[in-house]
Amino acid sequence: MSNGICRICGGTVKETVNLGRQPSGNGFPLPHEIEHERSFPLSAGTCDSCTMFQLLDDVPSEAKYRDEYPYHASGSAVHRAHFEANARRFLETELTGPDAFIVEIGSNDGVMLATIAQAGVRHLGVEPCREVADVARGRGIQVLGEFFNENTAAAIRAEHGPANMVFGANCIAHIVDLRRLLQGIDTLLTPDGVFIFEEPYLGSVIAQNAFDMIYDEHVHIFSVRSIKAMAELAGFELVNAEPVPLHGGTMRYTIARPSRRAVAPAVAEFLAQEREQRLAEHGTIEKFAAAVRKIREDLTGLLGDLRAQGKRVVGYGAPAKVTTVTNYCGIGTELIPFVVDSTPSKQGRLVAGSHIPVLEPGAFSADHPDYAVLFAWNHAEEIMAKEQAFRERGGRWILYVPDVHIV
Ligand code: JHZ
Ligand code: ZN
Repeated sequence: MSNGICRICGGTVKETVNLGRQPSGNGFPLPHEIEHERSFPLSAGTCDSCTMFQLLDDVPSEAKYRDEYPYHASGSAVHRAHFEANARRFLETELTGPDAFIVEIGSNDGVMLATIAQAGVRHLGVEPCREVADVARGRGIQVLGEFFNENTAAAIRAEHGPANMVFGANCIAHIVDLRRLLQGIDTLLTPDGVFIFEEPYLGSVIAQNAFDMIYDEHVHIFSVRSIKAMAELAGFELVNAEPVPLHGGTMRYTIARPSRRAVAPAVAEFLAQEREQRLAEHGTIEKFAAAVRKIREDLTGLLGDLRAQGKRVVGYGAPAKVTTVTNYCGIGTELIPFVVDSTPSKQGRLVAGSHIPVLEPGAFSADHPDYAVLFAWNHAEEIMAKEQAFRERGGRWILYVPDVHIV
């Protein structure tokens, strides 16, 4: 166990969870690419000072957010409905002025901005991954193919003027240098503007033992307390925190310039809840790490038993999470011959490190296995509804959070 230096405040980060060496979560190499696969130590801990939970090491952004980045945010009906509702709310609250302007960091395939573009409101997505950016452009969305930082923020302001709001979903926690990010936000926002972002919530990760939310992209996992500290260090104020039921537990934060917006009571409520949960304490993460070791033992034990009984087991979903679980648990094709995923850009590829092939969902429905490990557990409802026939024919789902169980 080693310590690191906090990326937010320079404090000491104590390593409290170590998941071994791992490849990039969204690597999904083609079969001929595996010889070039790289791995890095995946361990994390909490800053003694600002309490930000973060990785000790990081992989350069350019290696992760490449042209063919495989995650398409529109891949779930639940997600599409959520981001459309977000956009409608922004149109009614922050974007009501005659020349309103919104910037979205990491706009992916345009799942949120599509609704803004349809409403004819000025917008700009900032998305370095070309394939998903092109999907968004095909939907009539304006996209700048760059990483967001203080330089791009200045260029955007020079060309388009200040933004009434900046939004980000499932990408702000990916940014290694959040201080530079907030400088960019400061450059870009109008005096009354807001920065709204929603990211996986540390409280939910810990409560559910969701260790598979830890991978190279998630350089940070936010809590209300760490975001409040980060905002204040950068001269902003945290004015709201709203839970969102995606990715097994997400929190939406609203940050504004000091004293420009009323602070919602939810901020103090979540801070109290986090204190109660002892979320900032190293001991809490150490307990989580122990639960995670037990999950590894139980899951490999169960899969080994099922193999000994001659049962067929496959995986369902190839989220980035599958990389963490299979590599941490040492699960390869001998236990799970393939996983299925509805995202065309992942099909025909392999899970990084464990090299389990990703096939299209037809491979599952055409010949139902006895058991399926639900790697996309956060989409359980949507997937189980779609795959009812599997259950009706006697198939069973294996889940591994918060513990290993069969349903
Ligand atoms: P899903 C994402 O992580 C992306 P991931 C990102 N890395 C991030 O930061 C976090 O969110 C927070 C498939 N699927 O949403 C589609 C089906 O096959 O859990 C996806 O590949 N059939 C930026 O990758 C995967 O499952 C279905 O019916 O962990 C789910 O990935 C549905 C609904 C999904 O995100
Ligand atoms: Zn810190």
